[in-house]
Amino acid sequence: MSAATSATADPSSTDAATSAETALTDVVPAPVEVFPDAEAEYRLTPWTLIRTEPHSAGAHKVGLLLAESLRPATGYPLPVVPARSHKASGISLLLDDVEDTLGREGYRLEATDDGVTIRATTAAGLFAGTQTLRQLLPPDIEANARRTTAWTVPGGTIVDQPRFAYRGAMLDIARHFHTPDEIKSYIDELARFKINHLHLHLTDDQGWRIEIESWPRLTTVGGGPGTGVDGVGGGFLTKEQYSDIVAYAADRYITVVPEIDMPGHTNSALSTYAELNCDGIAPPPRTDMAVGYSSLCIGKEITYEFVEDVIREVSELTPGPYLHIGGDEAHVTPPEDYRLFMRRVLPIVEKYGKRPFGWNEIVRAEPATATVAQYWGTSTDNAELADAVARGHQVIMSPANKTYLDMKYNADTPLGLSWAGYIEVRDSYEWDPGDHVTGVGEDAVFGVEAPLWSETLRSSDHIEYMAFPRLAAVAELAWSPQEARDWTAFRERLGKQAPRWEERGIDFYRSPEVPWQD
Ligand code: TNX
Repeated sequence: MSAATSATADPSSTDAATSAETALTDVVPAPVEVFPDAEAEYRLTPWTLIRTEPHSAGAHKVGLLLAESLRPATGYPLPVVPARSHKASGISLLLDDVEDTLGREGYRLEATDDGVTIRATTAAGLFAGTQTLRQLLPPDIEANARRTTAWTVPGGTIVDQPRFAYRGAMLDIARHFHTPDEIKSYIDELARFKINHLHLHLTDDQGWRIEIESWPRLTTVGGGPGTGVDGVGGGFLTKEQYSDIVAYAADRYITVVPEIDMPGHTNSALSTYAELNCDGIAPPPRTDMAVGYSSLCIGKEITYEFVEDVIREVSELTPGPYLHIGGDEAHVTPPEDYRLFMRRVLPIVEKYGKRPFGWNEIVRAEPATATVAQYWGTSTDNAELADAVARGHQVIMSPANKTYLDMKYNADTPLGLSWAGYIEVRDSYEWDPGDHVTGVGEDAVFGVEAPLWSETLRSSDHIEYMAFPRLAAVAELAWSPQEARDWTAFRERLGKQAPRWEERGIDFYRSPEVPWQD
């Protein structure tokens, strides 16, 4: 039985919204297959062990994170010990080649009266399985103090694996700086929905947010006090803080994708270093929300020394395979210059061992096909993107009118912008990334990403309000097979996230489209 069939079986059952019972089908993103067993149920006890695959540091670490997440509410010790046998009892996290049909991130979760066993080929798959397990426990599990709840897991089996290998969220820390702690709490929320890439938009006209030792004033001046939209978003990540975020994300199976936006969106660099300008004169810093007015100087050698220094330092700090070089809205860079610039810069990215990402305009430079184009348009037709796909490019789908988390929900939303339209939860859910843009089929889709631009955002509350619940919708598009997706079933499952978000203090938008559970 697929999640879609089981969850839609009784459309009149909106009273599910008032029941605290968690069913095996209540998971977001919807798993590939769910086989509930109404006879079985596992109940955690004070003696429950978390048993992990012996000799696997990865499995052990996943076990430790799971224990850490279950201890506060249960008050149980939940020791993490090596699994001496593959017999089900307690919570077992096992690596098992038998499951190699499930791919790198797939898993199989089986809940019986004796225990919950998660099997996967890699620790990444085990981690995904543990995120499912957390959602199968009662919402109280999110409490950060002890509760006297019956800690039951519904019986049955879930067999699951992702549709797309790349499932991303982007956070803009340039328009307004967000602190390492704010970024980490966003990472915590992303991991729950099996998002596995965090794209950090590190530089823009209003601020430079990553330390570059060879150009130190980028951060002290370009990222200093008074930078950011309205001059209230100053701050930057030191190399150490950036590396710490990368490691924190990696523990949660999230790869950081750094973006240095160029040749446009560079006023913070241009206003800091006069020599980067064609006329040698630094423009004033900017804190307004305009776009498309800045450009690196394409004809000057120092531009490429600067770009190489930045790419080298950021690449050295980034263990992940990708580096995003922006390329969007370069309205004051003449097309031929744009092409020259990209054709010179893209090989630098590859020289430092990274696969380049760029916003979809990058295909105008006809780069090597390894360059991944991130589509942010609002149209379902884009001839230059379709041509690029025909040449062999892959695409990350981030259509602005579907996935832009900074778009308002409706005219009354206090935060956000509206240039791509209002985006209600259903709008963000009801589209198919593998069949959205003419000429960009499933095979050309590298993944799906939800960007969050921060012109109007100041705090974690603001991030949460714009991201949730829409990020959960986009996560399901990126993970779940198209056949398992259905709005009617999704809104029910989504409604059950409410008490979990409430427990964690997540300031989500209570869309009238969703039957929120108390
Ligand atoms: C367009 S999307 C931009 C950003 C803005 C965003 C606001 C893209 C590649 N460029 O510079 O922040 O709109 O929604």
